[in-house]
Amino acid sequence: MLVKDFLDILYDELRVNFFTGVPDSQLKSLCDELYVRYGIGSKHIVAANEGAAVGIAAGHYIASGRPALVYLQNSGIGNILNPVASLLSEKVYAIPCVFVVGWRGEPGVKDEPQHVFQGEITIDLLELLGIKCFILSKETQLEDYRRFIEESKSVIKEGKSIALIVRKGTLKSDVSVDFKNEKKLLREDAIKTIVAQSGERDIFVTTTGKTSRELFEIRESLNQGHQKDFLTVGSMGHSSMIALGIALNVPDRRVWCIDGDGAMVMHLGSMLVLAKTGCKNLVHVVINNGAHESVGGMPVAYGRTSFLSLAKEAGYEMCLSVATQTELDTALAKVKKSNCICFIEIHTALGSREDLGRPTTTPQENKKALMDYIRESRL
Ligand SMILES: Cc1ncc(C[n+]2csc(CCOP(=O)(O)OP(=O)(O)O)c2C)c(N)n1
Repeated sequence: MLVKDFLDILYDELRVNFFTGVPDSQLKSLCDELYVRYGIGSKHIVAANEGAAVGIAAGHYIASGRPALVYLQNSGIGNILNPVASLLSEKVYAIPCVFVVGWRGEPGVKDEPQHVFQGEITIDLLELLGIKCFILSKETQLEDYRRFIEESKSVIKEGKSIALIVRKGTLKSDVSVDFKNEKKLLREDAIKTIVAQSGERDIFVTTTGKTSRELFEIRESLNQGHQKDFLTVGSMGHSSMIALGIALNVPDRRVWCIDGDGAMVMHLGSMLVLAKTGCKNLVHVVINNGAHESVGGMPVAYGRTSFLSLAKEAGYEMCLSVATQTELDTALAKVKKSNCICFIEIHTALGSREDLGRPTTTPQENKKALMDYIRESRL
């Protein structure tokens, strides 16, 4: 189905003309088309997280009387639970919204481990929230989709929400955006450098998306095993808190959290908490490419935020910002000599290797290897 037809029908039937959400690779054609049509601004906002998108959609409805479209990967359903149940619900404010959900981990379709359970419970969760669902696939006829949307008019009028559950490869568009920035350093090279400079006993916690995939492959290429790494394959935005939980238990070793700007912005409050702990053995690294690169490259917070002054204000004791290999080397040398909570922002380009693979071991194998490693090295 063409994104154009998909959007035209939503506009014709439900007057949907405002869009917000968090990007998803399965919805890339929709995200790209929204970006080309509206940029980021009064008609389209890339939200900090999916729950925040629901907040924007609620405000939009209150001021315009029109439901907004909220796009998300099904991983983000957890983030919408609270505002759907306690804000949108017809038992509270009865504010309707049109959700467009990328269906990762659909039963019967091979996908990564972090998507399997979420994929199984996607429809049940949405229905439990009182949201009427319609599955869109390559086989869906435009007329069937139009009929569902027409029938949804009364649902929307009652203040209830609907969800369009999008199967892989369903939405197509003639436009495709190749997001770029002006930086040179590649994320994978930055991670490689940190691994090379890190101490023998250091532990790594990496964020969701390509950062974890790249660390996995770097370890493979160095024949180092994966026992020092925790890959936050799901649960986007929580790697710094996982790192904190680990670091507090292993005060005699350094823990590196390699975060993404999108992930950090998703739960930015954690940064404030982390800094205030003053956890001396923790280094919070943020790969700042201004984008949600792993899922297509849509901007994070308009794509031009620097986190350095925020980190200083938050209270990290050593705060550094780098954009080149030489600056990174110097920053790492300083951090290694320090005995305080550190923050390093690394400005990087967008892009990754074409042949970047995925972890070949399971999350539970990785967890066990790390737990065994920590336990054994304590004996
Ligand atoms: C709660 C949630 N929402 C959305 C996603 C889909 N997702 C996976 S990686 C990613 C982008 C991460 O961006 P960033 O942290 O900036 O890292 P980058 O990919 O740019 O390296 C998104 C949106 C997800 N996994 N979980």
